[in-house]
Amino acid sequence: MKIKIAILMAATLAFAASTQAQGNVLWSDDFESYANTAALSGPYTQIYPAAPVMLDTTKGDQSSQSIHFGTPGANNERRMYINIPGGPVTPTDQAPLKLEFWTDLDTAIWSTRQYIEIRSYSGGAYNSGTLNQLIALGFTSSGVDTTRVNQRVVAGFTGAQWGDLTDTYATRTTIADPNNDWTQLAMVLKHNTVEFYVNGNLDTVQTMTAGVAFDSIVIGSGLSSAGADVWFDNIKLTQVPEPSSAVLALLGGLGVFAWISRRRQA
Ligand SMILES: [Ca+2]
Ligand SMILES: [Ca+2]
Repeated sequence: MKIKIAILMAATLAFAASTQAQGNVLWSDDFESYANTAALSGPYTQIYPAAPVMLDTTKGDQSSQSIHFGTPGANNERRMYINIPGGPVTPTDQAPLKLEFWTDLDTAIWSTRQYIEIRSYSGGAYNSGTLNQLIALGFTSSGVDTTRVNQRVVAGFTGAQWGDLTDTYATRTTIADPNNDWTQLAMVLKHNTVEFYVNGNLDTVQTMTAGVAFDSIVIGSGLSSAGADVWFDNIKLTQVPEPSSAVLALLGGLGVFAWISRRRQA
């Protein structure tokens, strides 16, 4: 009996820990399920259907497939979006919103312009009403250090809209290194700050306007991006549950087991 209860308690602890670590997944895509580029138009809307974001069936992050862009020589090519399933989400300090993805480059060059954005519109969906906020992470070519990974905050930023991550955890050169397969980038949105991570390491923190509800994810810049092909894989949007709710769930679980224990001993 005591062994069973101990096992149940251990399982509860493990579940609570994993729930807190993984969070509530709002959208994730490993791009393994698509037969071809046309199939991406199921969940995603290609903004420029004549020049869509492309499925790559020859490489992936610890997998077989990913998405890539070629090297667009003109604007208005290779960009797609998805509205967050379930509707807009407002991140807080207790329940941050995390957008993570893996990226690779075939070469490190200044003219690369591809990134992933999370957006907020007054109408609660992509391109609906006024753009309230836009956070981007990836690579751009002007007003930044073009040897680095770059980030953008459109409203409530400190300094400039576009900025650079440090060279501590990744540069375009390390990402393009063929011996380094893929690099993980992530943004964690809170009440009025956004944290940028590289391979799980906190690299840069930026301020943003407080209390904004985010509604859509945009993949690719839609701008000319000559020189380097860019790949993205394993895109995941998670709302990390607040620690207090995980603790409450844990305490609740322990309470139930204590009740079962007392009941069985009676
Ligand atoms: Ca994949
Ligand atoms: Ca690489």
